[in-house]
Amino acid sequence: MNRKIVLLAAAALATSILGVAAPAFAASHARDTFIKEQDLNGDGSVSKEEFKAGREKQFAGIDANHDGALSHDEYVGEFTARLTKRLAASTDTPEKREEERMRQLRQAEVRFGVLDTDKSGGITPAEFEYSGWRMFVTHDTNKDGAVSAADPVAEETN
Ligand SMILES: [Ca+2]
Ligand SMILES: [Ca+2]
Ligand SMILES: [Ca+2]
Repeated sequence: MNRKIVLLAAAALATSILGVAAPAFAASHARDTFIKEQDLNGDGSVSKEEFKAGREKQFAGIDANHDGALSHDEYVGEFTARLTKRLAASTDTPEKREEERMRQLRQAEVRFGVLDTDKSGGITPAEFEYSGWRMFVTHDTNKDGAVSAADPVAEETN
């Protein structure tokens, strides 16, 4: 990545972070998606143990060459495969789907840069875990150690 792309990526990330704070429905949607994806035993709540187990499995699934780090190609490649599947099931027009594809891939590039905290060109388990816990803590607004529908989304507590 050259410097200009990095700067553009940073600007895009700032925009997306600010965007998250916008409407309340978007925040509760993010929480519900989190629960849907991470609730392994289906009780409607994501415990710390459940989340940790899920993230470890996810890491192992992305680490295609099993060297204990997620390279750029592994990370973006895994995301692209899932994205392609999701878009194939979409009912949007081909133009809209392509637009969404480009947008999502740009975000994946940005995410890789953010996750790779020490800029070594690979995401270590510690880096992956750190970003995961930040996400968990953001959603566990009542701080009871689990993410569930009982966690008020930030906007609703104002
Ligand atoms: Ca659960
Ligand atoms: Ca690897
Ligand atoms: Ca909670």
